Amino acid sequence: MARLFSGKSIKEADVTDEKFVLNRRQIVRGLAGGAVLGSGLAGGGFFGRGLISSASAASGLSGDPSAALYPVPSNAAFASGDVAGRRYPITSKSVTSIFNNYYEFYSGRGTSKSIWEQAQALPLRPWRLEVVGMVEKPLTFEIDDLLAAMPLEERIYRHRCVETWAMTVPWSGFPLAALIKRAAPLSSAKYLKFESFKNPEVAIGQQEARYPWPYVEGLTVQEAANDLAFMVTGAYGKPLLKQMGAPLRLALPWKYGFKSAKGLVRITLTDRQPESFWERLNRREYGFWANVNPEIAHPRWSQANEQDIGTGEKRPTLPYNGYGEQVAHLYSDKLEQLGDRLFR
Ligand SMILES: Nc1nc2c(c(=O)[nH]1)N[C@H]1C(S)=C(S)[C@@H](COP(=O)(O)O)O[C@H]1N2
Ligand SMILES: [Mo]
Repeated sequence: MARLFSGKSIKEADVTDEKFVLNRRQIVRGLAGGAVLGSGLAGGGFFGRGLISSASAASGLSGDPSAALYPVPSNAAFASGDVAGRRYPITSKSVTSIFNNYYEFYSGRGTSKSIWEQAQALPLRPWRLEVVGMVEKPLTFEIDDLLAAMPLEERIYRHRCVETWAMTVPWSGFPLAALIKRAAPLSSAKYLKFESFKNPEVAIGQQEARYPWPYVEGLTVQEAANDLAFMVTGAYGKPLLKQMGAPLRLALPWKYGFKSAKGLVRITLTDRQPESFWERLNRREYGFWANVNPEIAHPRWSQANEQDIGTGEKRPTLPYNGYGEQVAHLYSDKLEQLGDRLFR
């Protein structure tokens, strides 16, 4: 994994290179039921006793000031793990809290998924979110004011990482559009640029200067206005864990997971297509659209199938991760440029 920090091209998918492929398979297989405790995986095993006790530590929340807001009411349209006629079991929190992608906290040693301990160094207060750029009313929120102002609800969403692992999570949060419309975007705004925090003193991965920090992602205004685009503030009926992107992340269930940026501090409305973090590192492998599509292979692996990190179950991947009914229309060629009207 040293290559991740010393090689020529850095990519999410060093993940899938070499040693890591094995690691990830071990993890996924290890997560499949009873194999976890008894299997004695190579090198002491990812699921040795240390890890199991870490898992319970990882799920702890010491005094998050937003704790009293949860649980929040369920949105009936997303109240089950059913997507496109398939039922997906919710992925256990004991899995999602220790298997993460968050490169800000990856030291370059071990697997890139084991960052939960490093992530505990991130201070969550004070935390500010700005909505700026091509808007009539630029906004700045202290996070607790934002949480109080937004209609929080729970939605169970599927998540599909470009690396082919998948999960199903009950997120809490609010529709992205509910926030953006408050800023009254100008009709000249065509895109939203999302920026994550930058704090190399606590985020060990940000000490690696060849990564283009901060993490950046982008959406068109049409995508951002779609009801599925969700700002996440909690999960499993509790405030969001740091390793999962607290205090604020995106959930864009029809797109590969890297679009769902964590630790957000700024949203900029702009007329230029933002260049995302992964695009900048390797545009041949990670594009701006990144809609889940089983027919378009990643340059180094197929996207036809996926594997659940909770159950280890393998299944064919669906176009738009099963959410085509809600979003496929966004990608017809005759897209009307609705601009700011989407948010009014
Ligand atoms: N800021 C930031 N956001 C990020 C990432 C990251 O490295 N940094 N990784 C992305 C990727 S590749 C995935 S799959 C999801 C993982 O979310 P999870 O750890 O909650 O499963 O977060 C996304 N958001
Ligand atoms: Mo991912």
